[in-house]
Amino acid sequence: MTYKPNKPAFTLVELLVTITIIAILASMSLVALSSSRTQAKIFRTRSTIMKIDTAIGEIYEQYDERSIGEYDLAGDPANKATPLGYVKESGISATEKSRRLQQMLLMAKRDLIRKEMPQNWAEVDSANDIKLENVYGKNVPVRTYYYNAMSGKVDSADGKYKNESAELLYLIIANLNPEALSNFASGEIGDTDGDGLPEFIDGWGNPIKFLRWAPGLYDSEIQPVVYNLDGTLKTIDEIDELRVKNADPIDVSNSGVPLSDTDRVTDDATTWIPDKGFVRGWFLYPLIVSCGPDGEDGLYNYAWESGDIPMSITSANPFMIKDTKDSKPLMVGSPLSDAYKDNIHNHKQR
Ligand SMILES: [Ca+2]
Ligand SMILES: [Ca+2]
Ligand SMILES: [Ca+2]
Repeated sequence: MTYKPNKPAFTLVELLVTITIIAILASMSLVALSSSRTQAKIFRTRSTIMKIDTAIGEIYEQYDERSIGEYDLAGDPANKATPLGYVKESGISATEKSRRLQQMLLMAKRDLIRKEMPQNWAEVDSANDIKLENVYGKNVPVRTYYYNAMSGKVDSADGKYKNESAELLYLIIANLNPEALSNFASGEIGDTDGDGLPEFIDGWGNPIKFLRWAPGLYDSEIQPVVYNLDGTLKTIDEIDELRVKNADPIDVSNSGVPLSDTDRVTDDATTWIPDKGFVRGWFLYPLIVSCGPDGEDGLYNYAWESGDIPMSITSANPFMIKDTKDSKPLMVGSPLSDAYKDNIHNHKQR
């Protein structure tokens, strides 16, 4: 009979090592699973955003062709502080008249876009209707559509103006490109605040937001970026160079000159400065943005959910600076915090 030591199949150490290895493998596969779930959400969100982008792009492109004439300009021919008066001012040269006319037509077209593609309740609120019509003389019936759709719903219990840009994004497509809605699965459209106004939904169940113009966006691959990498605004000459190289198709004559740096920062956005013109631009394209995994957009937009948008002609000026942060000027779309970094949007070619 041979002696067989009573040795367990595994020593305690072996067992512990095995358990540890299994635990590590399990946690690795959990991480892999969770990251693949995140990846799936990102992928799904990109897909939804690109469908929205296609639908909005078809609407936006037609503004190149929309004509606005001199006689559509609003105002008093005798008052040069109004668009019509600015163009009609006596004693100006034909060249200057032409330059001013192109400026005003561009502003009028931008204002038309603002009305047809509103991004917040203030832009469709009836209280602002008279001022809107003063800016551009034509009646725009689509505004009534937005007003009727949103009226009585923006004061819902869980927050005034909640999700207004997301809801208007849906309403814009439903109104101006309704066939496009058939491209969306039911899970891509929802009503997160339960007010009866639908929103497009990202992979984390949050509404997908809309900025008609976002000149301050850092990470755009579609439109020129007006900021340097350190967050400072480019100089007026650099911006002007961008403007010339990247003329907006809407700006048919690539007209006008930008404001000076001083004017740009001090412009309180409620005053039209006839002799100085407007900052105007280079190519701008609507921004469709998901907040990403962190659920926050981290972008500057003083108009979002505040109702605070000035209702003068300068509000058709997309290049407005209203605030500063860390002594840096903020334009719509500028980053406010690092929360912007995981956003998913249509300005990145993917
Ligand atoms: Ca809402
Ligand atoms: Ca809603
Ligand atoms: Ca984010």
